[in-house]
Amino acid sequence: MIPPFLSISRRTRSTPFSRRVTEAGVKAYTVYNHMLLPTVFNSLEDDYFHLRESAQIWDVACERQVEVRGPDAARLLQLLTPRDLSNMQIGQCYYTPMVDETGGMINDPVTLKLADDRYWISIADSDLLLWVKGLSAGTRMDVAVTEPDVSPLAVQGPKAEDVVAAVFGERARSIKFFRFEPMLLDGQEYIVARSGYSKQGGFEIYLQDSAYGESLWDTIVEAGKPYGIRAGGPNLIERVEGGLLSYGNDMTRLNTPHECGLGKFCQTVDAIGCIGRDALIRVIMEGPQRMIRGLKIDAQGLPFTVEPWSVTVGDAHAGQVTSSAWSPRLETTVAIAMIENEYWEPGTAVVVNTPSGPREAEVVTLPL
Ligand code: THG
Repeated sequence: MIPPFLSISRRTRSTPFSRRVTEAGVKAYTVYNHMLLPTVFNSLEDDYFHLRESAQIWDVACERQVEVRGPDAARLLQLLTPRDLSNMQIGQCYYTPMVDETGGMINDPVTLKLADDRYWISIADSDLLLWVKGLSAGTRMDVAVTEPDVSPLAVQGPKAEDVVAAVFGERARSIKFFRFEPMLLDGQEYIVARSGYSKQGGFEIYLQDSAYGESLWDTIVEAGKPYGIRAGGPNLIERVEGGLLSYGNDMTRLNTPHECGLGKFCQTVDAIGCIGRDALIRVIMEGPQRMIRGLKIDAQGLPFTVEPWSVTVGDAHAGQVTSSAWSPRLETTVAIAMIENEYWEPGTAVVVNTPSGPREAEVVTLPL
């Protein structure tokens, strides 16, 4: 069966790097925040092994920015997240679960503090700009909420530091995890952060003028040649093994941050002003009913389906699989699943009802 194609139109916005991505031989895209996100270049498995041993350049411009600027910026940010932002420093990135009035996840962005009155929210796949604009207008905050011309480009993998140091200078090596620094290249300022959607280490470079996208790409590729750099993208196998969650796949508005294992990024009691705070305090008192876990599924070559696969123990519902991939390194199918509390202990034997039939699986902790 020939899989269906994705019809791309202008609504599916391209990026300042799209031409280079095409030239690099992209084989598959997904749509993320209404934009093109390259997912495969050689093959999922080949890209996976390359990412683990070399360096890749990723067009992640679809991680769109919501800029909040003005005297009430910090107050508006704290309205958005149960993470306590009161000690956040300029130059820090925070992974910030964002919730609605019921405590349901509406996004899990990375927030950057550029100045006391200026933040970027680097969003996952939901229309957060509209929520932030609505809240700021409804609460009459003294801020401007905009989408700036900013596009993240990631360099990921064990050789990423060498590549970024070759482009921006040795000073880049001293940037700590989830910190950023403004750096100059050919007279242009870039925000260079040690972060990214892989567990292999690396940087995210925030381009601040689309006109310079292709020259930035070319400079990185040229500097990366001695390190074997290639184009890549967020890799399904690597992110499932690493336990990196994907909004819209592994969690939706029906999940609390605690169910998503993001409780460690919430200080709900201290996050005074946070929308959904009362609901989340109730969740903390009662404890979550279900939680994100890893699974090792005894199966190979499972086809993708639109519906999540149910997880059962005997006749009982035990959860659902939300992301999965064959791991050529671990030689098992690895998965991210939402597992009910009676079954979430690591080591628990469960059954995953795959499109190829029921398969035995084991609950494990993430990352694998
Ligand atoms: N980088 C940037 N923006 C993004 C993403 C990114 N926006 C969309 C999406 N990714 C948001 N989701 C995540 C999920 C996980 C992480 C970052 C963004 C992540 N997590 C670290 C981990 O799990 O190891 C923990 C971070 C921490 O300890 O603070 O990196 O990737 N710009």
